[in-house]
Amino acid sequence: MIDEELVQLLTPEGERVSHPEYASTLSGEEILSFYRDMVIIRRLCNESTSLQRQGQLALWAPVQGQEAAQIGAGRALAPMDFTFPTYREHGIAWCRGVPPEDMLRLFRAVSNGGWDPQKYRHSVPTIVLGNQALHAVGYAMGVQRDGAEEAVLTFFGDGASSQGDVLESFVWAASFNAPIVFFCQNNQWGISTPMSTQSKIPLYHRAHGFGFPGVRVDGNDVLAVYEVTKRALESAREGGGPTLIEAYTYRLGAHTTSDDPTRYRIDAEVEVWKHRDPIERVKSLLVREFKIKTSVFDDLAAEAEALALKLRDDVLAMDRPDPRSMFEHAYAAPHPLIDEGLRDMVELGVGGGAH
Ligand SMILES: Cc1ncc(C[n+]2csc(CCOP(=O)(O)OP(=O)(O)O)c2C)c(N)n1
Ligand SMILES: [Mg+2]
Repeated sequence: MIDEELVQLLTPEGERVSHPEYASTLSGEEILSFYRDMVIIRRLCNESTSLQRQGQLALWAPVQGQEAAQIGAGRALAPMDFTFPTYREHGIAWCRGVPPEDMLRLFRAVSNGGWDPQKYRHSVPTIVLGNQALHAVGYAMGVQRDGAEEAVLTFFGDGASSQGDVLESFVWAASFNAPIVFFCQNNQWGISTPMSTQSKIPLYHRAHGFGFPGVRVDGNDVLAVYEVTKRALESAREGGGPTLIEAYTYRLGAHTTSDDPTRYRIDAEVEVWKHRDPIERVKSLLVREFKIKTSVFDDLAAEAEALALKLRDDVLAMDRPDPRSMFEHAYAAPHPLIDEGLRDMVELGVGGGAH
């Protein structure tokens, strides 16, 4: 155990542990389907990193190590719930049904978002740290006023938890008892800033100061993340107000493809976390308790491989948009400064269809 208050239902070795407040409700079939999601997301993420290295994406933000945090949270959602992600929530996008190629449109710089948020009940990525927490609370307050029975789930990292936007969103959510769950993936680093600098207290303790509950869950334990998130979402839907979930996890890869983590963290730390791999621990459980055969895992790996190859084909086949189109959706109505920007670009000869 990393922390005596950490909610954990599965040890890094894949053995079940009991918890006084939470128990796993998942069947073997469901656990296998969670495993499948995690394997696919890791494979798609590796393919995306390769695509960036080959010059096909401008940037990529890897999710390795955080698959259980995201699949556990994503699978706990009800269809009508609404989610507000950062730039790293590829696992959530997958659970919401966003096609993998659409997840890469922003990173290939052919779209400002990549998908229709209403269609998937999943907002587009927000790169301005913490901004989505305010959008999410505003949305949740709207849901509350509509009398709708849906919850809002928003994501941010340990680094963004220090942003004014996130802390202000805590105040609004608490004051108005908004139906929202704040999901903080504490992956121990905000680029090169370690947790020890980020906060002097565990992040989930911060919720107490704002007047709502906080819970720390083992973010590498998909069973625990699922149960904790499901309960927090139910509470939000039933008028229980906000909850802060701190998913204690680790970013195994680089912050983004522009980052070199060997400059600021030691290999020994990464090695410790590799032993807590979120995918391996579920596999151990599936083998030991549910007697899942090797051929089943091989088939899932083959399925992930095929999806990765399809993703590559889809990305390479993407049309390049007319550069002028980036001026179209800045505001709903025409704006003189936007018009001026467009004129300048056309005069420079960029917008004449020469792309
Ligand atoms: C308002 C703002 N300030 C700074 C940045 C630059 N920036 C991008 S990611 C990042 C670190 C975020 O760390 P964390 O919140 O822990 O999320 P993680 O990337 O670890 O998932 C920073 C400082 C930004 N995008 N937005
Ligand atoms: Mg972080």
